Amino acid sequence: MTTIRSAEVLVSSPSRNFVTLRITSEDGVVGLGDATLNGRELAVASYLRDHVTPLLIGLDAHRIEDTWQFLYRSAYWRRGPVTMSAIAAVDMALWDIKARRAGMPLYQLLGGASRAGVLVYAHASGGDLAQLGDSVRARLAEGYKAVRLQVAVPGMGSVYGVGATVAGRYAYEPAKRAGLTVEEGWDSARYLRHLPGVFEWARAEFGPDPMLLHDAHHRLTPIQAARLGRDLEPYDLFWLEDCTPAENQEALRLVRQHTVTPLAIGEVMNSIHDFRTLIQEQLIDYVRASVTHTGGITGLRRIFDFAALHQVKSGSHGPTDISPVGMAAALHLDLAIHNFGIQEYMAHDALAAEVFRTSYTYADGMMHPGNAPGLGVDYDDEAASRFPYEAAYLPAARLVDGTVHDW
Ligand code: CS2
Ligand code: MG
Repeated sequence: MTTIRSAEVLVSSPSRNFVTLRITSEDGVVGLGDATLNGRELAVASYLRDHVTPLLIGLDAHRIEDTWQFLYRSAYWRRGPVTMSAIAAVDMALWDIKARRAGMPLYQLLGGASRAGVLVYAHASGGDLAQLGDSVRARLAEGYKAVRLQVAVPGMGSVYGVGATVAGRYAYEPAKRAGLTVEEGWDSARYLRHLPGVFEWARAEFGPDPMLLHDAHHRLTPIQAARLGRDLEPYDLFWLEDCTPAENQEALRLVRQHTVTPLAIGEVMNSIHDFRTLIQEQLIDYVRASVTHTGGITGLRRIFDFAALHQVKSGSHGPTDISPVGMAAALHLDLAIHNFGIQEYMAHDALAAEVFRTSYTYADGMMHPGNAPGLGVDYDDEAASRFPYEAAYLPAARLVDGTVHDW
């Protein structure tokens, strides 16, 4: 038995906000966990600090499954993004400690490597096709084999997912961070008319080889999603992401009847129950959940194993609002599981790298978690102290008549 001596909640904002849990065992081994919930960061920090960390002191750091079940069941209230992000952070930190004590990279404790490296996709975006073309070319020049394409829609103003600059790396979204929620306009009809031509252009420009992805950000009704999937079929997408707000899992039956474009769903979901119908009925092709919002390695592995029974693959969420700790955890899991599909990689910027020292690597379209013991991430308190929390929110969408729209 190795008891937990301390559990600290660390909030820092190197470019964007991150909530990190640091657990230290009685013999001084440190484990890190990511608890970042974009736009609701302080709710998870409080959940951890006020309700979870007091329970951890004195527990056996090795009992990861038991601690997961205890935090999930003993709270009485189950699931939800705040709870599951908090459990995720504890789970990641305990896996980190266990692997560090074993002197092994975490993926070795998860069964070892199932592949040489992890296929990742990058983001490209533009205000028009010329800008989008430059952005895609930059990603391909960096060696990416898979690229997500987002583009402005004529007549619609700013669109979420389209970076403010295309020359430099598309670092994070929303491009314009704000201390209060900014509202943007949305028009599904214009979007549905515009998008197929964008992918027709992309295939003509870049040929059949690059894997192309697109994210609809939960904005469509089931019949609109069905039409979009069907209209995109000639352009052979790797996936169409979040076509509908999928808490209505049954809606995907309708989408599936009309299109063979592969579907990826799940970045706002947080429990295996959110995926039950989607996976059991094979209504999606990729589970898009993140290790940070689904109860950590333990929670996400359970979802991936369930998905494997139904030939559904992984497609872990990896935006810059998942911290480098969460990214490292995802990469260890990606390398170990059999039903790996693809991993999103938005890449954090230089400020984040000052706070989080990582050992994962990128080369030629693939990533590897590295072979440092544990998750392979260290946290620099001195650097973090230079980046205090700043309120920052995602934009909201309204239709032309002012109605709040889906997201
Ligand atoms: C996006 C995310 O990466 C994606 O697929 O949908 O950037 C998402 O908008 C953010 O993670 C929200 O916090
Ligand atoms: Mg997405």
